[in-house]
Amino acid sequence: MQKMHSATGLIGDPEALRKQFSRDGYVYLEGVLDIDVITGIRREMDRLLVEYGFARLTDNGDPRFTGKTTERSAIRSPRELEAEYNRLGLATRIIEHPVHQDLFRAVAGEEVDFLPITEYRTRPPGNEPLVWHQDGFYNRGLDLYTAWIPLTTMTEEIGGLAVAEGLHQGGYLHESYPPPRYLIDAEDIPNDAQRTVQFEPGDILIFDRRLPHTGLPNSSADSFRFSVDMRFQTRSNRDRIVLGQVCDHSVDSLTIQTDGGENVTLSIGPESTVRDWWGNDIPTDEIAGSPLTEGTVLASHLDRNLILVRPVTQ
Ligand SMILES: O=C(O)CCC(=O)C(=O)O
Repeated sequence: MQKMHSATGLIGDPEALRKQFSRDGYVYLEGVLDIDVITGIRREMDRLLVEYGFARLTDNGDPRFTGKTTERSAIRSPRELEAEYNRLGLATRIIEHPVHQDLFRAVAGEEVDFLPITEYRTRPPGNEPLVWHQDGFYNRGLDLYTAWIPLTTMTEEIGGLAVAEGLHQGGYLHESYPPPRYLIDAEDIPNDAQRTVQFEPGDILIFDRRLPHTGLPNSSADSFRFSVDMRFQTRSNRDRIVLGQVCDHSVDSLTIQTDGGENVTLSIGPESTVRDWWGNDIPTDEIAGSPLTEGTVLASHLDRNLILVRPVTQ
């Protein structure tokens, strides 16, 4: 696979940075994040993996996979670990660092707001197939940027992330069936568009919501592939989203109470997507008792017509 273009040299030139983002669908920036923040996050994750029995430490303190897994381990973090990471505000440490804030602003061209769609990944060894996907396909109505951050050196053995350079310009490539993933046909991702690189802690990859990408298999004997990915959007799109708890619903409307105490009612129409964590549709007469009534939800809308509603972690 060919190497990603580095945009590190464009850091002082936001216009050039955005031009590269528009051309390739991503910017890859090397060694630009505060390394103390990144190593601090890793320290917490290592500690918790050991505490919950997923890892043991070698004599030099490297976490090794114990073989313990949960349903979510291969893709996301086990639920109990995710709750701990959120309680410690690990993603917030990255988001709020002033140097990082400048970076996000430079790429987006304006102020940004982070959405509570964060995944901490500790991918254990396993030969999962490539799953090319476009984040925007599952999150319609959100003007998403994905920030993918390695928390370990991503050797070829550990895997990493691959993108299909320039393919953000070709619309959504997902099949119309079967849910929940609506997988992209691998033949739609030409070999000569595929790019990766050996990521290091301190690097960041920011990509367009339409850019096809996939995690790469971890073929190591017992090492984890540590990363965190977060999502933000431009502040000018703030009014297009509602974040809060579902406080009322019917088959054709949904009312969300925001943290500020405002009740916002959105109409559900034939084009609206009402989905669970994994992308499965929730029939509108089954909202009661679904994950949408268990915690915080994020909805996108146009003039109060619902585009998408999904559960989020907060
Ligand atoms: O890190 C991975 O394995 C996949 C990440 C991903 O798909 C994403 O950030 O959207």
